[in-house]
Amino acid sequence: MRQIPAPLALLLCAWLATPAVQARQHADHAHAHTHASGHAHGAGDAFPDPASATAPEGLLIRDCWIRAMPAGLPSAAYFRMENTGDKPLTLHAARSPVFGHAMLHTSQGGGMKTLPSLPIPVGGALDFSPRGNHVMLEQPSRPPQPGETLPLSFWFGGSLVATADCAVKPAGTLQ
Ligand SMILES: [Cu+2]
Repeated sequence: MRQIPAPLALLLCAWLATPAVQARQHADHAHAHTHASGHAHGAGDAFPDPASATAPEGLLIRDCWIRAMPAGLPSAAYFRMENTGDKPLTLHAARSPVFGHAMLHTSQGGGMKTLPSLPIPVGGALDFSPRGNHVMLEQPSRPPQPGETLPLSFWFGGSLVATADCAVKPAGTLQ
């Protein structure tokens, strides 16, 4: 398995995230850890097959996009998620068919930290945007091309999975 060398990963972290804007961190995320720690990222085996999963009722995913990075480099996905249903939801993990590794990250102090899970209360929303929360996408099987659309699936525990179509945008997109 190909790994991004730590100095390069840190460089990308610094580029994707500026220290000036710090993401709000929920108290539940106190055990978030640094990018470099060698733990099992994401939900692994628990993530159900999106094809046989159930979509969480009332969950909306808006404006999902993925940054197109050159061959082999990690990328990131951004979006807004709204819980318009009548049950609280918790986002546990993301998965992409194009990237071998997808992690929920937040930018913090010029680096990045992994978020184990994110609650979305009834009527609440999550914003994943440059310099804040993002889905880190590593181990691309091919470079994403600006203009194409790629699916990104989100796991909410049990068999609850929502899949969004994400527009691939040029590397310099700031939004
Ligand atoms: Cu990241």
